[in-house]
Amino acid sequence: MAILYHAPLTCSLAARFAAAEGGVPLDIAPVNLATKELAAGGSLYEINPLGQVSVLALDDGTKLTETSTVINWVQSQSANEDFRVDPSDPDYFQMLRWLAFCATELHKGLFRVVFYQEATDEVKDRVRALAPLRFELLDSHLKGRDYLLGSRFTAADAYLTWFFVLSGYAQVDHSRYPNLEAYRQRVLSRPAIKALIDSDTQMDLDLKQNLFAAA
Ligand SMILES: N[C@@H](CCC(=O)N[C@@H](CS)C(=O)NCC(=O)O)C(=O)O
Repeated sequence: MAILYHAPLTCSLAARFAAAEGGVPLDIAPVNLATKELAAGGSLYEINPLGQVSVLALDDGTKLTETSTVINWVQSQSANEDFRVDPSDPDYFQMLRWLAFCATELHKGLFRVVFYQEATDEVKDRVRALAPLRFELLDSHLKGRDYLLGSRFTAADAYLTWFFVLSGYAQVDHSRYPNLEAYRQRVLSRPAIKALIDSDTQMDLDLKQNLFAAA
């Protein structure tokens, strides 16, 4: 079984959302991202020279990094045809588009600044000011759609759902975008998502990662 190196509440949680929604079994190797320690012993740097999650170790020993790719691999293994989007499906490129949007415009574009100490408060606020345009785009896309690709929850939604796990800590306000807000409530109330957020919240406290107070 593939092993996901996972630090609670971080982007590897998006891969876990995809695995849970798609019914794809993964072994979880817990990581403390604050100390880079693996629960099984050793350092995350031995697994990924950048010291980052997500990392997926496949059965043949190869490793995948880049959360959007890890999520795509996970969804490709799903037997649930409502969840899985094959490359032959016209929606496949829409799924890739939204995975890339989450990775670049939201994850790296916003969180990479507001949760890291390299940026001053002024820089963080200037980056937060970029959020409304992204939220408007999502809000207008979600008009008349339950999920990013329409009526079905897919891997793209797994990544966007994770954004809402941390958006409060990041101090970005999306409450005045009605379609986005309805979407946020819809995805966060899915039982598998809720259960994973609850267990990660506890694991985060247990590990004392304290990563998101920095925003
Ligand atoms: N390019 C990577 C970036 C992943 C990333 O930024 N992961 C964060 C957690 S959400 C991390 O490991 N941060 C620790 C660090 O950058 O030192 C990807 O797309 O997966």
